[in-house]
Amino acid sequence: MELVLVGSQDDPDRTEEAMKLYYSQGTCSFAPHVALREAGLAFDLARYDMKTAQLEGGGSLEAINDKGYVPVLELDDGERLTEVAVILQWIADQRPERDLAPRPGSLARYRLQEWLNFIATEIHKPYWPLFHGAPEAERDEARQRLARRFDWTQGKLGERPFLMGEGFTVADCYLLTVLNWTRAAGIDLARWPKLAEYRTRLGSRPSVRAAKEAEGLVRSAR
Ligand SMILES: N[C@@H](CCC(=O)N[C@@H](CS)C(=O)NCC(=O)O)C(=O)O
Repeated sequence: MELVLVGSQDDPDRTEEAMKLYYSQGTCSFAPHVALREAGLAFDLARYDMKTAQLEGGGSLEAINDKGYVPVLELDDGERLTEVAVILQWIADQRPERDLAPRPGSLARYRLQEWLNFIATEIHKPYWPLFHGAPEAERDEARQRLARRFDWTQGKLGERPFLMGEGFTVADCYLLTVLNWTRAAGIDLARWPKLAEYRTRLGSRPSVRAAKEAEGLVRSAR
């Protein structure tokens, strides 16, 4: 188990009991992983290997989440939160001063939720046939569907640096995560230059680099 302390030791809000993120390398759990770092929260990581169905520390993933998937965020009191869009908002709300999400109840918050829901249902899930050995016709259809979603997303992003405008939010954690899957899915992101630039730019954020390193997605500089 790896303890990750991203908050300052002098931070009066920092809890001694770290929460725990159950994750699988490079999957959708990467979004809350980045968000935890952006929020400066202290957390442990527990890895689930999807190939071998092994959970770090033993036991089964179903015992942690009876839906059988990651991410799961175990809170200090043992409560467990699931679903990327929900975990992301919970993390953002722990550190409102970091502006990772607009205030609950504001119209802007619903705009953020529109993005989170769109990414979850219209981008994240349509990758499924591309990663689960579907017949080629189904894979083609999935790529075309994703291409239409990327067209729309690129149009909305326009000249804005981030999905919600000038500030980085947890919606960006999620979009970056699903854009990171294009190569493995046989989609050339160069067709959407703004999305390609966005992915490269966000990829250089310290939180993203640290999350990649922690998940073993890049070789350590050490
Ligand atoms: N609706 C869930 C979907 C989560 C999900 O699809 N997780 C995948 C990784 S991206 C997973 O853990 N799959 C487990 C498996 O296929 O064995 C959410 O939004 O959190």
